[in-house]
Amino acid sequence: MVAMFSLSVRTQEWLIRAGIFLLFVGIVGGLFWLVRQSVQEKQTQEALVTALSRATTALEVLGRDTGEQPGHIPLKPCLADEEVSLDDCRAGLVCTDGRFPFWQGPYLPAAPRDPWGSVLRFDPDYACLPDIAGCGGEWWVRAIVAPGPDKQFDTNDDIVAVLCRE
Ligand SMILES: [Ca+2]
Repeated sequence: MVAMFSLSVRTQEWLIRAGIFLLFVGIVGGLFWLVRQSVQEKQTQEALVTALSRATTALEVLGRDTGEQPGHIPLKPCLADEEVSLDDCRAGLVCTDGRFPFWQGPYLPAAPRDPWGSVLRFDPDYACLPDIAGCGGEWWVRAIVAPGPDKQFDTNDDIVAVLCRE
């Protein structure tokens, strides 16, 4: 403070103006960063919803054509012990293993991925828990699963599109 008093009035004014300017730049920068984060988050959500919805529709058409779902499981009962990555030809979406009757695909031009780059998985005995996005409760479901930011399946940042539950 002693040094401040020894500065000329003009220098003090300049320092105050510089301080206000830096504060302004900081606030504008912070706002810009917040807007950018929110736009990115929105884009991620939209990409996720699109990927899950395209995969769901493709599975419906596969089921209508062949009477089967990935891994050659029937449409009913809802639950079965089979997990198939949607880029696998046993899934029947982007290619066929030759065992789907009346297959008329490909039903998707490329393997559906979540916004973090992982291929989605068909899982007809997924343990849905209330904290997992898309579950809305605690039950066993047939679902399309996006592994989410950690790129690992069966962890609590998974996002699921429930196809049916028992
Ligand atoms: Ca995960």
